[in-house]
Amino acid sequence: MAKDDGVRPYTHPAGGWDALGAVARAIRTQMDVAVGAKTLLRNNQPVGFDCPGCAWPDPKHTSAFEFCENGAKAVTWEATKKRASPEVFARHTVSELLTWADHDIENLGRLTHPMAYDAASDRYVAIGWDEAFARIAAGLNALPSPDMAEFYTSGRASNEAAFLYQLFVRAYGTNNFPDCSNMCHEATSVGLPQSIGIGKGTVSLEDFDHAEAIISIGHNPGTNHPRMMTTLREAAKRGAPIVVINPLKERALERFAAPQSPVEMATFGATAIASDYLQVKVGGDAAALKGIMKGVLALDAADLAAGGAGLLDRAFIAEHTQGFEALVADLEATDWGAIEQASGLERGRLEQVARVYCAARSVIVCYGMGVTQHRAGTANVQLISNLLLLRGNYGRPGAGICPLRGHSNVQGDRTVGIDEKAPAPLREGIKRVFGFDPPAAHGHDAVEAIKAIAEGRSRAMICLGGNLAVAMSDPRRSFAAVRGLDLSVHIATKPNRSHLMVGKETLLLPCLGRTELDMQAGGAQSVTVEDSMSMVHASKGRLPAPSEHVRSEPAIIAGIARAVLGDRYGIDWEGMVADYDRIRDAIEGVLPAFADYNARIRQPGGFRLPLGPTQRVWHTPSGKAQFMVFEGLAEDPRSQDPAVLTLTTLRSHDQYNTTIYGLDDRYRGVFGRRDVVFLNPEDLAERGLAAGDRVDLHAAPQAGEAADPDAVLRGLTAVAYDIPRGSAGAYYPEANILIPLAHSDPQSGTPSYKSVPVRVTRAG
Ligand SMILES: Nc1nc2c(c(=O)[nH]1)N[C@H]1C(S)=C(S)[C@@H](COP(=O)(O)OP(=O)(O)OC[C@H]3O[C@@H](n4cnc5c(=O)[nH]c(N)nc54)[C@H](O)[C@@H]3O)O[C@H]1N2
Ligand SMILES: Nc1nc2c(c(=O)[nH]1)N[C@H]1C(S)=C(S)[C@@H](COP(=O)(O)OP(=O)(O)OC[C@H]3O[C@@H](n4cnc5c(=O)[nH]c(N)nc54)[C@H](O)[C@@H]3O)O[C@H]1N2
Ligand SMILES: [Mo]
Repeated sequence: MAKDDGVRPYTHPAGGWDALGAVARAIRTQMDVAVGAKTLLRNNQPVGFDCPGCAWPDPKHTSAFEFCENGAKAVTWEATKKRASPEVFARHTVSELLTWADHDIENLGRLTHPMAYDAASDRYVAIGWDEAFARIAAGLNALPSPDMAEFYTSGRASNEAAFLYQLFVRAYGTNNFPDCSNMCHEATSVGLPQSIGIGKGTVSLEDFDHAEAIISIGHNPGTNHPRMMTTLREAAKRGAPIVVINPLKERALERFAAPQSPVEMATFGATAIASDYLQVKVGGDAAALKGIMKGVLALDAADLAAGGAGLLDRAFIAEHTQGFEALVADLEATDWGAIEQASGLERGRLEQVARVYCAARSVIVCYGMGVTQHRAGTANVQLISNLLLLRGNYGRPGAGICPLRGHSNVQGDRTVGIDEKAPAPLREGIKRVFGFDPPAAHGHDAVEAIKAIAEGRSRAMICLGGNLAVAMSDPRRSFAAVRGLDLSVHIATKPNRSHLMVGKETLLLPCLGRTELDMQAGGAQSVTVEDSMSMVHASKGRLPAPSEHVRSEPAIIAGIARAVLGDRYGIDWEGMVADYDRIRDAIEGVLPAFADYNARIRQPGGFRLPLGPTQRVWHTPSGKAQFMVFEGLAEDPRSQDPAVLTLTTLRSHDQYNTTIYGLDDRYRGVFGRRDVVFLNPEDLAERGLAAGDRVDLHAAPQAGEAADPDAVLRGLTAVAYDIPRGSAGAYYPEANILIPLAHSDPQSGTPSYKSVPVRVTRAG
């Protein structure tokens, strides 16, 4: 091809010099270089701030600075010197800003003043904090029922902010807590409690040193959890097999050059990561997992026949589990032909994984959005747990389940009460400490919240961070819905597209980020967060606030609570905000797992919350771990019509969810653009298309649905890619237009962002 269309294979390992170069660029474009370098060194230090990049833990949160390209991007993007001040908003109407690209909207910089939308001038204008709180109180208190308001949380909020927020919302009177977790690891939060009695991962970082095999399914750590690469590299170096199940060959899972390793950097060397790379069809994981388990049962039977003791942990299964016979019956009833067809993987490859699994005394299975964001998301998670239970891979060193969580405190937010299901112990705790009965009825999750807003059943929405309308499936429906609200409030660091979907009264409230000094009446405050491995630790920023008008999230929530509730229930909002130790005392009072909270977060590395499965204690109704049967294989959107492809939606290397840092996806060989679709060369040829052609993607209706001719993503460039036949990939959030709101996992409500039926045509 003569013209450079920005698509060219990337031949280097992940990490390495290109990663260092990207950090230097991130600092240069956003910060003063000296401040940038100093700030990055305080990242994930005992006395520093927790990286807002991801929820992967640090080695005891005490080690030397761990290099992470995408952590650096997250930090520099927050600590930018750019300002979205009232003068900037005076220059641009909201209608004009709506025509901008997502990158350009956020790149206006940090919000500096509380602002309100002024319909007459179609602009955001600065207002005072008291005025903002009064307008929120007027809006919320005018609703006929508290259940007509939605309170969204994105997972960057600290434990302290999230706890105050849920306390305010429950005192106000609803459990409408849509949160980013509903679009992310809800399948884990719903599936694992049924399987093992808790909706969290069971492994610690130390367990990775003891694992004899690691299975990695549907996650892309080189981009989304880069610090995990240090752990995987160490495991690979000591010879632990790493089996990857992923439709795309993600470079970091093939080979990785550690920027910390002088030898790899100096020699342009790299470490091979995956010992086995299975390119499963998009949506084929349930079939693959059943195949692996069938393989395990066959190896066990052969061992018994040869006079061995068998390869299953029979003592564990007898003492600790229920449902084994039902699982075996289901696996026996599932035939290999169907498994090969649905997974796109040959029986021999899956049997090989079973051999690796059985040869290892202890195994960790890691997984991410490639597993959860499907209609069978909850079933997928439970199938992973079944596999682990077969050989007692819980509650011993080096074994367990490892969901890669999303936002840096999404797990902590849920722990301290952001939960639309309002668990009884939480409600009892609130009653004990604050003396009121919080509502018990289930509230709305994220999809239900958008539906309620669209149908006029909800009239107000407060968002503690995030970009809900853009992150949600079906933007046509969600954009129109939120534009009809009587009251929208966004507590945010930077402007984004959701803020431009203005309703009758729309307020933008600027908050501090993790990197900044949080000064309150009682002095400089720390907040706390819980990582993917249930470690709770403190985080303290040092940079000056972006403007004197910016407040901390706890202070903003307390301000809203005071204005809305007055003295209701005698809650001391101001006292708690003056000294966050008091918020933590309240958390400890409500949730006994946080005993000695303030003392324990002052220890280096913090503390770990109790996890039943690590002690082989199962908080399930039966008191045992449960083998969960999922009958059949995940429904294949292509079964109706073989011309349909299953599209998965992906994060590029240069984005944080809806935040687009830049237009490169280096490891996948895409530069300066995002308007591409990854297709198998034979699928292209079959449609008379070639690499470089411009194509449209059309949503394909599933059985019983009406076609929606306007659900089209137009003008993408086709990239011939190493992806299984019948599968395709495109970037999130652009591709959300192809996903109807109704397409979600019936058990967890998670939108099926990663199995989207589409048709590809030459661009019209
Ligand atoms: N830099 C950066 N870090 C982040 C984020 C970010 O956007 N940028 N987002 C944060 C958040 S909120 C989250 S939830 C996590 C997300 O982290 P990941 O879970 O890694 O999320 P995705 O990028 O969506 O990628 C999912 C992976 O699943 C694979 N996949 C797609 N479909 C399937 C399938 O059907 N089966 C299997 N087995 N695999 C599949 C894709 O090829 C890809 O490698 O990262 C967090 N960290
Ligand atoms: N098609 C498709 N859709 C998806 C996904 C997918 O894989 N495919 N992934 C889903 C997943 S896993 C998730 S988690 C959601 C993400 O959904 P959200 O969490 O709602 O979205 P983010 O893009 O992370 O939110 C970014 C915004 O958060 C604000 N922000 C940043 N830092 C802070 C802070 O410290 N405090 C406050 N108050 N605000 C802050 C900024 O204004 C920024 O613009 O998207 C989901 N949507
Ligand atoms: Mo997420």
